Amino acid sequence: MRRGSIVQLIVIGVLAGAIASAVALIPDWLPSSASREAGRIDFVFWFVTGICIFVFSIVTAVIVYAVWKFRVKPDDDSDGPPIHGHTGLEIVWTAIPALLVTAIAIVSAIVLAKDDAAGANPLRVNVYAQQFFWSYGYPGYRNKLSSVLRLPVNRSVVLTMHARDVIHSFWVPEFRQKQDLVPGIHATLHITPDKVGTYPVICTELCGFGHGLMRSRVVVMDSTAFEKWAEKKGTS
Ligand SMILES: [Cu+2]
Repeated sequence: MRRGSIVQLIVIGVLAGAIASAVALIPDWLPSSASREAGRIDFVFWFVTGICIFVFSIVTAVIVYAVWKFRVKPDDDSDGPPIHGHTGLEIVWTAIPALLVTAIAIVSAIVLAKDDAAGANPLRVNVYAQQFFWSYGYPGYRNKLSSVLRLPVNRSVVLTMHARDVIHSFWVPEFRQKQDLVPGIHATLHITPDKVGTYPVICTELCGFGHGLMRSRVVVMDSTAFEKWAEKKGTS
């Protein structure tokens, strides 16, 4: 291969990579992040996106170069040259994707394990879903009930899911994780909110006529304000 061709391939690849990077980075694709788990999940997202842009650049460079250089005249009906396999190339294009997929698997496994580790003394909250509303119980605070999920900032929280009728799904975009609530199964979800604020709780499992309205709020507050609220008697 001539040196000029390699330079042309690299230029096309860099251009394609730059365009893809601009599409990935300039619009604000993700909701803001409000938990430690969200930060790690976003890291996996950007890690995979980076690999995708890298692969996209190479594929685009080769396709654009081939279309540009090897195009035949419209009236040329002759057969192309016979092509034989290339063992070296095949090994390379098998090994590189295998390495990339392994890297993604390792990074994801580490993030999953870290996101699931709730530590020794998490705050436990029961999440109750029923057509078509959410409620939250605090077993550590005389089973206080609330229609708003109030959480202290920077403390591990374990949510235990309770579906009272059909399947629902708990989702706070700013926390990134989703967890289905299946009647009879009490799955848990570990969250460590790290930003004070109010975020939406959304049901993401089509659960009936009022599904689209099945929303609630999570209020992340500083720990003294949370303790004060949690110690107060009565429901809220
Ligand atoms: Cu629902």
